[in-house]
Amino acid sequence: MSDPLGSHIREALFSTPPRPEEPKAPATQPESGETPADLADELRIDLYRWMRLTRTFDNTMVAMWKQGRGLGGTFSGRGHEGISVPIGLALGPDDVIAPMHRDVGSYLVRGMTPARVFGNLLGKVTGPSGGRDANLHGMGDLSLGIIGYVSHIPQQIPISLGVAMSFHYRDEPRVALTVCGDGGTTAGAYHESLNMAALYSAPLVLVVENNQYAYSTPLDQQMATFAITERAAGYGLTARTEDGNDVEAMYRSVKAAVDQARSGGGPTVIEARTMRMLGHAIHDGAEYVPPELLEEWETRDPVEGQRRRLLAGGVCDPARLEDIDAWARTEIDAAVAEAEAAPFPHPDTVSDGVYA
Ligand SMILES: Cc1ncc(C[n+]2csc(CCOP(=O)(O)OP(=O)(O)O)c2C)c(N)n1
Ligand SMILES: [Mg+2]
Repeated sequence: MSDPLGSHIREALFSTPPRPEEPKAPATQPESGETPADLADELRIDLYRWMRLTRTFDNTMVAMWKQGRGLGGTFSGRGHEGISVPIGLALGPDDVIAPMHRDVGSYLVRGMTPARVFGNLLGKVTGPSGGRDANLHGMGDLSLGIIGYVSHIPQQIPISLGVAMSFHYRDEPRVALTVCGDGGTTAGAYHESLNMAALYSAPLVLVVENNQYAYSTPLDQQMATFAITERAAGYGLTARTEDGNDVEAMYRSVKAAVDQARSGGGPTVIEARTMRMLGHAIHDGAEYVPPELLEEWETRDPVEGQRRRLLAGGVCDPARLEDIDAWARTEIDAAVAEAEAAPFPHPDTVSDGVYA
């Protein structure tokens, strides 16, 4: 069978340049030198509890899509719970967060109920977008301090920077936190925002969710070196690399960054290394991801890792964790039932909320 692309074109398009060596350790350490107090046992259990709820949500969302139960844009955040949960928990009640499409954990931690998130996915009137956007986008709720995911990558960084600058100008001790992917770090607005945030000491925390792929494009086809942290530090702000699958390390790091920003110490970029465990969205089988890579990261699952850590450290007994797992199942089942029973928006309201 002939090759329609021609081997020379195929080679030019799909050949992989040699992979640069990964930086061995975080290149830049926090300048504040602050080491937050060690985490209280109840907080460590809470980190597990929210991650389990988020994982149960994710498993159910994926299963429902496969059953053809009318779900919209389905982006799995499996393996990202070690990031999405602590970035929500490390903020104060008056802070603002702008999460991404794999950060359902952040929405839940900030008080958006799983029933409302399912409502959004099902296009129901009970979703935060009122049935306008059957997706994990469009889930803003400013009463909870949540800016809905802005689809145009990475425009939620300049938007969050604007929020941070408004806190700065009003002299309010509040922080804006946002997230972008590895793919987002190669866009111009990322670099312009970092420069401005550093220049004005904006109370901003930016977490780069480096899950090694942007759609089907691996890191080594996105950037000539993987020096995300060093590039950010080059703008004159605090930057460090963390294991995004270690929820306690992430919590400590984000909390230190939030405290630093709140006290006028300026912005931080945290590169959280993780792996996208499924395709970009559910329709994508991710056949282009080497299976060995996924197998390796499966052994580093953040939810199971925290469970093992709590048990090994005697922080709680297995019965407590089983109770948490059962609670998560019950919560998510009830949320699905509530969302499925909710109405679609009335057709007469189709132009509500349309301004231009
Ligand atoms: C400006 C812009 N170009 C293209 C897209 C389409 N798009 C949506 S997600 C995505 C990949 C994002 O990759 P990354 O930033 O690494 O985030 P991830 O999906 O891996 O979490 C692209 C290209 C978009 N939303 N916005
Ligand atoms: Mg990515």
